[in-house]
Amino acid sequence: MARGISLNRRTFLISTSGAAAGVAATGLAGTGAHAQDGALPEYAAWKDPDALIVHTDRTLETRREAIGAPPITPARELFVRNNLPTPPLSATDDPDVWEIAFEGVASPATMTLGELKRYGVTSTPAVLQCSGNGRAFFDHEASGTQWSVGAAGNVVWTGVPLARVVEAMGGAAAEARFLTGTGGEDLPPGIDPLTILVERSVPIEALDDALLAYEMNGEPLPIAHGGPVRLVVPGYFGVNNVKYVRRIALTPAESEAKIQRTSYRIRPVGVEGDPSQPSMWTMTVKSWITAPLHEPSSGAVVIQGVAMGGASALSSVEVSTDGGETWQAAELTGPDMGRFAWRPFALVTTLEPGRYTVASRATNADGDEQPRDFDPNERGYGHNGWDAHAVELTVS
Ligand SMILES: Nc1nc2c(c(=O)[nH]1)N[C@H]1C(S)=C(S)[C@@H](COP(=O)(O)O)O[C@H]1N2
Ligand SMILES: [Mo]
Repeated sequence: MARGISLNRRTFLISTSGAAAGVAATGLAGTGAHAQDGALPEYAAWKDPDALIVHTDRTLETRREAIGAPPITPARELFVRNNLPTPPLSATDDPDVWEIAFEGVASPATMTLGELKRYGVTSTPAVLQCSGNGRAFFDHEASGTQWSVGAAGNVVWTGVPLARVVEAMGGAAAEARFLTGTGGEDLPPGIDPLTILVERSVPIEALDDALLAYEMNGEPLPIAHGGPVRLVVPGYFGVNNVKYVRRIALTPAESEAKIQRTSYRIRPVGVEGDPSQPSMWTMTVKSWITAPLHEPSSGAVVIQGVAMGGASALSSVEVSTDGGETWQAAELTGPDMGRFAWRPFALVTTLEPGRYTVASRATNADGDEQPRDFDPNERGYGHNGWDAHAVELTVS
């Protein structure tokens, strides 16, 4: 990667803190409806406008400076990514009447959320991260929302363990290989439903950790995040966590919906999506700096960030202040909330006046280390390269 380009890119990203400037400067114009003056859309009016960048009325990003201080991301600060308009806000008025159809089990059935709650309850802290988080750090101008680091959050999901429901329905059908979830949006007429339907399939092994979540961070799940109930697949990229889920199927094949067949596929720049390419399923090891982002004074400086292991537990984080020439072990400061959660980290160091390139590099329990660079791919998915995520600091 051309280092000069990535340096300019990060300096630029940190300085454009205004939402309007961010939208204009990243070339997003024309890719979707734009919220007026960066105002929050109605379904998210309760969110904290100061913590969010409003890219469009369907894509809200948490500001880098808002991430990391609390180990759990408050709902008011969590990013939003909608492919379609949400169901009516009234859908969460009485969550227990929401129905989900179960197929691909020995005894298929449709049940309300109220009935499903009888199968038990579990809480799983897990990172929710969009596949396109970090897209802005690629140099090939991948189309789509120019997320930097804030299309991610650490959330405590509470809901029904899906494996128990499947067990109660007699288990998975013999030929089942995938867990498929279908979103509950009303689809506009006149368009082939498969081109817009949010329906995702993940390998059936994911059933072990999956839940039908109806609370986040101890509060009822709002429409903005998939209420009344959403499929949560811990360790898997955001798109697999189907909101307002209305159908769960254990299927022999992956969904025929475009969002599964050809979208969310990793392929070289310029190549079309194809079902043979890797799907955005399990997440990878990743970390980034969240503070300081602006000129600190010389002396003792507390460098902070967040780190996640991806599909396996986080094991360690290192920090560099010289662009990766030398590294020091950081402390994991927040509580260990399990292998699917992220953890804040910190390094206290002394900085003299001067210019610094501050980077972080995480390693997970499988021994996967965050790479320096991440190969460009057509849609700009999955960036976890530490170099592009570094921040430039001038210490005065
Ligand atoms: N039904 C439905 N589920 C969905 C989506 C959607 O548009 N509709 N977007 C997906 C994508 S791409 C992401 S990144 C996450 C975003 O979750 P959030 O909006 O709660 O942050 O939801 C996923 N689940
Ligand atoms: Mo996403």
